[in-house]
Amino acid sequence: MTEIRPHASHWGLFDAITENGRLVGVRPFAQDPVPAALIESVPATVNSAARIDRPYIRKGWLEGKRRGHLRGGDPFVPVSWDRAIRLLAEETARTRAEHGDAAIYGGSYGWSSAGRFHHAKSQLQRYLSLGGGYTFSVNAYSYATAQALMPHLLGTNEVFLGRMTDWAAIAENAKLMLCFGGLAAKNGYVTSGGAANTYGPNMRAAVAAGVKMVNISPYRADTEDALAAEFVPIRPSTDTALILAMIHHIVSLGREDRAFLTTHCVGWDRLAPTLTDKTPEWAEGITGVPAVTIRGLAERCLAQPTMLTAAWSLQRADYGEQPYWALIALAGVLGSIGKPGQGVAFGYGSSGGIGNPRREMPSLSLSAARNPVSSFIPVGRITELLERPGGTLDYNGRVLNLPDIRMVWWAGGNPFHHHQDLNRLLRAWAHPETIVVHEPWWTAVARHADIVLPATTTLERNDIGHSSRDRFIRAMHQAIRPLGQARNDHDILADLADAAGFRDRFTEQRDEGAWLRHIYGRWHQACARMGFDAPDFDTFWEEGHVELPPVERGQSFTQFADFWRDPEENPLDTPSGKVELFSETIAGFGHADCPGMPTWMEPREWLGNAAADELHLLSYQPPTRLHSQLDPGPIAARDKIQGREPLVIHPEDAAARGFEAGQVVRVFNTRGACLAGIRLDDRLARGVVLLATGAWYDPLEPGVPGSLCVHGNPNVLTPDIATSTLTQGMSAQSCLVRIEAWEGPLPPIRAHVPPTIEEMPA
Ligand SMILES: Nc1nc2c(c(=O)[nH]1)N[C@H]1C(S)=C(S)[C@@H](COP(=O)(O)OP(=O)(O)OC[C@H]3O[C@@H](n4cnc5c(=O)[nH]c(N)nc54)[C@H](O)[C@@H]3O)O[C@H]1N2
Ligand SMILES: Nc1nc2c(c(=O)[nH]1)N[C@H]1C(S)=C(S)[C@@H](COP(=O)(O)OP(=O)(O)OC[C@H]3O[C@@H](n4cnc5c(=O)[nH]c(N)nc54)[C@H](O)[C@@H]3O)O[C@H]1N2
Ligand SMILES: [Mo]
Repeated sequence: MTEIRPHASHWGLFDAITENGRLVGVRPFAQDPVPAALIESVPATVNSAARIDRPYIRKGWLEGKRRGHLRGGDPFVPVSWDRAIRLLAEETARTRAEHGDAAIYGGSYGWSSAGRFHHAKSQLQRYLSLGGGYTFSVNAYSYATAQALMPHLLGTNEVFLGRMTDWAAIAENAKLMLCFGGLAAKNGYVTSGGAANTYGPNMRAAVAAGVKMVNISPYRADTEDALAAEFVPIRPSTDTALILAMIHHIVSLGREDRAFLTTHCVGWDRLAPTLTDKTPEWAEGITGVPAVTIRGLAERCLAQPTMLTAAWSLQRADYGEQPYWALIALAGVLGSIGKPGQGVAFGYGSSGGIGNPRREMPSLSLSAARNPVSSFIPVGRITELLERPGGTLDYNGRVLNLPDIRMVWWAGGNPFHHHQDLNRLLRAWAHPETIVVHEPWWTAVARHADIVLPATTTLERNDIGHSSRDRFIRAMHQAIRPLGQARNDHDILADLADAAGFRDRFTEQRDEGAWLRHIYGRWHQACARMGFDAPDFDTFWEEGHVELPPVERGQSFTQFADFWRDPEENPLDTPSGKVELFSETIAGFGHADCPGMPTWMEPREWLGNAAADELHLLSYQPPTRLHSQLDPGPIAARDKIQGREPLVIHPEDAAARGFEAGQVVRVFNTRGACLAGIRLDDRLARGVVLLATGAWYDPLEPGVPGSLCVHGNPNVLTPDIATSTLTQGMSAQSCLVRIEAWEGPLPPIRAHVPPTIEEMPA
């Protein structure tokens, strides 16, 4: 019997098609203007051989090989759910009693799945909080640098992730849009929480309305052809130099907006003197962009209403603070911050729904519990946390103490996907006594855990999908029974809470159905307070979605508009109330790697200090997946070359090294090595290669640091260094590599089948 049920994922809203209880297909949500492409990979991924069929425990852990033991190489032993829960409950209680609650690291960073109730990380953190607390993490891999920096400069983070100047305002008012890092179409396939896709149409509408796009990026394909963007190729990590030189040129023409710099900004008197030698010729030598082009860009910004933007990728690089700060300074010099459809905002090309016209509506989520433990790390410092117990870490003007972590617990994220320098992480990962992972699949983090608990996928449970950037709230109906012995994260944690004596506080005596009604009910009430009469739960569930009223034409939104009109009446939430081109606060911290104003600093790894045979590796977001999710599906599989992730390279760079399309190469540097397949693309700048994130880490010798990843995971190559002491952001994009032909036989890909499993007497 065929059945069709509404569902949602980060990669789009869809209907699940089942036959006799088995997931056989999907089709896009009928009201999605851009049908989600990645959903094609869902059925094969859900039914994949990489699913974890039951609970497992690492054999070495059972034998006492715990602290100091390199993980990843041992076989796993199947255990019953009862035994797994009992052992884990005992181990948790022991850790808390002997080492304190801060000895548990529960940062559990990761995207989990779209449903807002079964959101794995939220469930885990609620359980850990109620159980006594845990060491947590702040900020996101996506934009950690900006999260710590922007409050100092503009007094808000809304300028890259919240309600920023929308596409309608840009289309109505701007004539030019400079896009550093482009507006990559592939990134719009994805919206956290699930959304109908309105990304491409918005930017195309802006172009149709007369906005000229300029793609300033190493990769021409960072804007889709439909945008007919002008392409200015630039060396990676050099945008700051280009922007400072644009400011230099504007000043040399005497065209800086002095009034705005006085009334709306502080620090121009400090910044201006440092720019006298930042000429377009100087920047040409750094960026590879001709001085005449730099002058031209500056003059065009002066001549017409201009929107400035940069992708999030620019701040995931060494000194990633600087290009963002420099772009704000350029907007200040142009006097455009808060002018209708102008100024600066970040990430229009970085995720679905960014810049969507939207009205403020309440969001829908699980209620959190208060964490009694106060110790935390900025999310990207996980390796250091494990390497330096008892040490300290500077972060945003504070000194953090790094606790001695005995237990690490992850649900809904994959550090062996997302973290940089995986070989260093692998060594640090030996430090804890116990590592617990909930996962539907045998991902790399599950393979490097001690206690592995099989979680359901969204198709195996009921939930509600929602993104604040979308007009749809989506019912996620359970389509199939849990595969194998998989259980919902909530149910696993409820049993663990039971063993520790707080089940009722964790569940609030609700089952799944009662929770969904409760969460929806709170949202429904909040909507009513804002004048929107949402349908009741039963109607919503039956219908499959709620559609929020559209934003009417003429209701465009420009961020900082009030501030632009009257900065005295509507100050920013910065110490000065103005845009901080110079920040006394940041200068006062005295960090050499993040001075008090935008500054060009040479990255540790870039083409400016590369040897002749080195290339700059950009590990960008995969067009074929969401991070490591959907890697077992057909879209990712079709894109691979002899089973390896493609390494995109300019045909002349390939020819100079004697490489041909389709050939497998070894990509390496001092940190590690992986295999990848050569893909030629003349839209890429010379000297740059692209290797998407997300091919499942597949070491030739599991558990051995430095082992070759045979599949093409770039994080064996990327550096684990902070963008700066101020923000402690990630520098994944600052990475030099070498490439050589792979002459040997091709090792098999083992990442998508279970690891070695041994039966052991109970
Ligand atoms: N080199 C390099 N590295 C990067 C980046 C880069 O640009 N370059 N980008 C970074 C960025 S921006 C990000 S956001 C991160 C992403 O890093 P992550 O968010 O950690 O990546 P995902 O693959 O989405 O991991 C989510 C995991 O949750 C699991 N999961 C899904 N649903 C459930 C569930 O219901 N229950 C449980 N228990 N598990 C579930 C999935 O199977 C998957 O393993 O990567 C970062 N890493
Ligand atoms: N399909 C798909 N979409 C996704 C994701 C996914 O995994 N798959 N992940 C989502 C997540 S979590 C995030 S955080 C966002 C990330 O969104 P972004 O950070 O915007 O994405 P990236 O693909 O890393 O980078 C976009 C482009 O920036 C360019 N670039 C890199 N370095 C530089 C530089 O130094 N200067 C300039 N000018 N350009 C540079 C590269 O050419 C690259 O193609 O994407 C989201 N969207
Ligand atoms: Mo991200």
